[in-house]
Amino acid sequence: MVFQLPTTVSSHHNPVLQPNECSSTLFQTIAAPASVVWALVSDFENPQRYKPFVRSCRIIDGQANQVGCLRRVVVASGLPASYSIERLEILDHDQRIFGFSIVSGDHRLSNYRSIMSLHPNGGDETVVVETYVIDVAEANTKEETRAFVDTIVKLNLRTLSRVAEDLAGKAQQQV
Ligand code: A8S
Repeated sequence: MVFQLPTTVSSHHNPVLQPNECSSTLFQTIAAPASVVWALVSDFENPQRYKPFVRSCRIIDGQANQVGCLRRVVVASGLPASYSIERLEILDHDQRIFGFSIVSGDHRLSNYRSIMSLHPNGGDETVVVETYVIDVAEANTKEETRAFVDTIVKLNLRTLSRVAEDLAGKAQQQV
């Protein structure tokens, strides 16, 4: 796929890395309008709408869906963690850019931050670009750290695609 990122958002997806950090950028094409995808992505209070590992979530500080608020995410059993505290960093409704960071929890992800941008791609299609940066876990290589996080993020993006396409399909039927 040839996909040119607008210059206004490309810096978000080209982070400058410290020696102990690693990063990855993932793409997902979704057969749904950007407005539908954005409604899911921008709902910081309800990540369970499209993140399959999230069991529940509540806002624990600040006003819901305002930059700076904190959420407490409870994840499904069987994972190497049970909860995560996360901060809303960027919510740009005009450019459809969303960013959050992980500030604590009983997991091993340290200094994780992610930025997603949405791009209408002609017709009713949307391209989602997600870039994360994370400290390389102690006793792990960059490749191992990236392999673990990529697996989670790819699954989130695939589920986002399925849920958004479902919603867009239902909206069509009502017209
Ligand atoms: C996201 C991204 C990630 C979430 C990770 C990487 C996590 O929710 C899971 C397992 C962990 O070990 C860490 O966009 C943590 O949510 C599924 C609990 C943070």
